[in-house]
Amino acid sequence: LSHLSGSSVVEQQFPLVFAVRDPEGHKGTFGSVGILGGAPGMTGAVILAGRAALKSGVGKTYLALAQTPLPVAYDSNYPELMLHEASGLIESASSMTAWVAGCGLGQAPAALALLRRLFAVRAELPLVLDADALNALAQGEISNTWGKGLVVLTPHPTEAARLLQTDTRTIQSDRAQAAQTLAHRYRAWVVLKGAGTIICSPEGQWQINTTGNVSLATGGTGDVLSGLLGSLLAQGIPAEQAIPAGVWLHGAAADALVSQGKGPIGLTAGELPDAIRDLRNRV
Ligand code: B4P
Ligand code: MG
Repeated sequence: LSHLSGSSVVEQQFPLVFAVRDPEGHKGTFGSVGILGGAPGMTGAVILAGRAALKSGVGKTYLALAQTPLPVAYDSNYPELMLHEASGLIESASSMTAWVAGCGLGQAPAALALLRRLFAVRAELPLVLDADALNALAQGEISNTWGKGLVVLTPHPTEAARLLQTDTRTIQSDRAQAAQTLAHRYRAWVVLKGAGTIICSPEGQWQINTTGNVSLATGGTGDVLSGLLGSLLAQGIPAEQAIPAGVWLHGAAADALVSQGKGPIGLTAGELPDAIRDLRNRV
């Protein structure tokens, strides 16, 4: 058990996350992330994940939206985000360096078909599964037999309960055990969210994150985390550093905002990406 704590410790523990950037770098150097989600009425989830990805330093951020036609208003609000209809973008899945799936994806048959297609064409690219992708997994709508590529599951306690066919109270009574069971069953990295997020490797080694606070108990903060994790993985940072450091950054950003008086009451998920950027540049 190692407690992730102060920023100097974090810098030493995760050197590749806080490394100085190659001055000769170009946007191709820093990877491309694809984010599948955003059914009608839930576009915000995928936009939040996309903003977190951009502001944590990925070269290019593509949003694969599960809706036709695309909601044009979002284009002008966030011009750096490249919005595509999911069905087309998924066919060029291999031009990304990592994928995130599930943010506001919904459970409609068409959304599940998109998820299955992404699984089929992702090859061995890192894949972060959140929200409705986890629900689809729990219901057996998508297969849990993935190939060699890295998979990260980011359930909150209720999503973890669905995956393990138990109740939230049981998950919370032994969070480390729940994370280990999930990691073992799905052969995946697991980020079991909530106060004291547990990070567990596919081999069952777990650690607990100590950053973050109750300001994060508001809609959309989970989407920010999945975009951030996908972005770090897309940048080529190995999971052993990207996943715990991403969880640390997400919580530390909330801590910094609270210390500036922007929470715990009324912090919004959309405020996190800028704070994450500040930390990644300052630590
Ligand atoms: P959904 O309706 O599925 O919520 P969501 O869309 O996934 O929201 P979002 O993506 O913003 O938040 P997420 O939790 O993914 O379901 C939420 C329901 O699940 C709740 O109504 C509740 O019933 C249940 N549930 C969720 N979390 C629970 C918990 N901890 N205990 C018991 N039941 C729970 O991501 C939230 C982010 O904020 C994570 O990174 C998380 O670690 C962080 N966070 C939240 N509260 C925190 C705290 N007190 N301290 C530190 N970090 C915190
Ligand atoms: Mg969530």
